[in-house]
Amino acid sequence: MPVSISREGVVAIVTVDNPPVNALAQPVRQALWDTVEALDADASVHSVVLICAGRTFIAGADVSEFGRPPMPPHLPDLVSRIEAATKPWIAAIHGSALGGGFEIALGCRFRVALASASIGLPEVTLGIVPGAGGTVRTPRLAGVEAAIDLVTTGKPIRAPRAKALGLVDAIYEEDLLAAAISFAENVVTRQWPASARERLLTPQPTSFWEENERAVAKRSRGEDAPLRALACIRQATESDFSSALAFEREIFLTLRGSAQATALRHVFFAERAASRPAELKGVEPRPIRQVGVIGGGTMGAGIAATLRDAGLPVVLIERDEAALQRGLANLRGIFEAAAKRGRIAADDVNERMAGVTGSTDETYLSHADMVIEAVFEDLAVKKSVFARLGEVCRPDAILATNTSYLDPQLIAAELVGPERFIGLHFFSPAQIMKLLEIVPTADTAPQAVATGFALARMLGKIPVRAGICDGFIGNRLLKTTRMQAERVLLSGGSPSQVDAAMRAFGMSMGPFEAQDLAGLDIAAFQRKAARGRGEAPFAPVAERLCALGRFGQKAGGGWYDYGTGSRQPQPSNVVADHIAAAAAEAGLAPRSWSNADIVDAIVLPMVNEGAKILEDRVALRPADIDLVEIHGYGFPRWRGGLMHWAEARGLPDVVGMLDRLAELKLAEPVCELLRCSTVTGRLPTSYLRRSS
Ligand code: 3H9
Repeated sequence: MPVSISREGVVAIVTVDNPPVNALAQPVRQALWDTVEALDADASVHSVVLICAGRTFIAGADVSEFGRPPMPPHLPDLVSRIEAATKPWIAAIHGSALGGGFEIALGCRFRVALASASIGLPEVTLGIVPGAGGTVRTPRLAGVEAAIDLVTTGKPIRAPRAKALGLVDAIYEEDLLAAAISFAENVVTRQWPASARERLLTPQPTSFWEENERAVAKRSRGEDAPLRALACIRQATESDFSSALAFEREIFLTLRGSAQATALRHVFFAERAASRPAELKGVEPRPIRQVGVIGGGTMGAGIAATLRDAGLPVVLIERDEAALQRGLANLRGIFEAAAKRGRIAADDVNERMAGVTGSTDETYLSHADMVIEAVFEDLAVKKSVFARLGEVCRPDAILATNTSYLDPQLIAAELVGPERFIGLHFFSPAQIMKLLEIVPTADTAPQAVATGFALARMLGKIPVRAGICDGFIGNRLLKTTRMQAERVLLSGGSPSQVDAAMRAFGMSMGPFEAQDLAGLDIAAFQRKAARGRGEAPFAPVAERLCALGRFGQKAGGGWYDYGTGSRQPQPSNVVADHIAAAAAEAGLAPRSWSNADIVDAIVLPMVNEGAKILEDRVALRPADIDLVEIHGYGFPRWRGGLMHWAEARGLPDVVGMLDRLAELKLAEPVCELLRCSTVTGRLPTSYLRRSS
């Protein structure tokens, strides 16, 4: 039974037990409804404690039900039924009370919580608004501004903050059940603050709402739900309780089936499926208690920082004392910047650094459970690093490379014990970016793969398994993005037009401003290596800019000009001249570009490349490509990622447009797998190729 009742004198204890997170599936709602009815009818019960079994309070509505028609009892009715109970209900919160779970708690007459608990209304992150009174009861208890913050950002808050806002009545450090029973026993002697339903809200001036609308629209960049949530809170201040509930419900039901909500649910489940891959079920990861990092440059220091953020002791190895001191300074700089931004406390900087042992002597790695190499992208250098690691590390230590372009199979070619070797490709800045590509070779043991996934979970990263090819999943797609962006330039577009169009599509940055930020030199180096392999990378304008030393912001100019010390991009006449010269060489006809045309010319070929990645068995499933784009490159989450976006748009339309672009010599021919997928409208799940 998902809901059970026990007794402690006059207090009834209602326990919800619906693993893993006590989501409010229909049987839980029905059982709770029946419980309220039964307890109302039982004269011997004076008060009720609502508590949950397992690791958390109710984490919300059951998201997997959202694709189906709503089934009674509906959640808003259940919340109102609890609110109308003839005895006081006390929600006892541990873990997280989220979405519908928090709305149930708001229907209770009191809320008590463990200090470690958090509460929140994360519905906007699923493309919806709270649908069971969250936007109506929260402002009445916590005030309009706090409600706007909670509901439009979807970010949860800790219990102490919730208490300060009036959303929680009491906080306990431990033994929640005993404390809640005691609260319930003494409830008649307590002062009862007015309930949410009894309180009134003062309407705010129009200017208040206009200002908030502007702020929310700016933050949500194309996402519908946050603005609709704001409209619900406004309605709650301007109409009576029941009308506000009806307004909220209508918006909830409209958004529930929207394309954005469908996309965000897809990402929600894809993220969870990615971190616990079915193919590794039953494979026990190795324990990770201490990690070594080789190289203290931007990547190495970022990796060391993310390991420290997760509480892992780190040994940082550099080739000489000067490089080591630079590496340690890089690492301290990362923590200081985090403290400046309020991400960590000022005192934490020294605590983080105290957990780092710096050395130039690799024998310091003899106790490490895992070593991650982040040295210069040169095969010979990396091979020599792993030869040395083979000598000094424990035979069972996992040895990982952070290479982004080299073939891990070749790096490990001479390693003794290649079954413990794996690619762990972090994205820059590693302490911030959530994506982690996990790249096994043909020899990597399943346990090493499982350990890579376990490490990702410890670090709060989104792991995606990738097969071996040039650039794995992410950088291979990035190559297509950049190639297509240049094709647009060669046929009449400008960098600022392209960047603006891609931002309007929802990308966090346009391709040219992103290159200026990261530096054009890394890609130039990779193109050189590709030419060495007999390939012909396409970047005619970028090559010209690199020849001029225009490597981006750090060089004072790249795709844009920058004033001294400024990060504000200005269109550049020099770049325009070089685009014109490269266009004349390419012989592409100039066209006039709308935002939609630019997006089609860049994103549709990325879809085609994504399909080739599936065809080549480099990605396991289309959803993994979605996660790579969202967490590695700022693809709009509310579009569901690259491949979901293509499926939602319709694969026949995607292929038709790609054929037209190919005719105009603006894209590569459509791959077989994508063309075949138009029949079902769905891209297939593939199998990984494990070596090149
Ligand atoms: C809502 O409530 C709408 C209402 O306003 C109105 C309705 C009318 N449903 O994250 P984890 C599964 S909208 C179904 O790895 P953690 C998840 O898929 C909802 N399933 O655990 C996974 O399954 P599996 C608002 C759910 O300990 C397993 O639970 N609520 C749900 O790292 C473990 O999940 C939210 O958005 C769900 N609601 O974190 C809360 N939630 O093992 C979403 C989880 O098969 N949930 N699952 O892969 C969370 O934020 C985290 O799960 C939580 C635990 C913090 C609770």
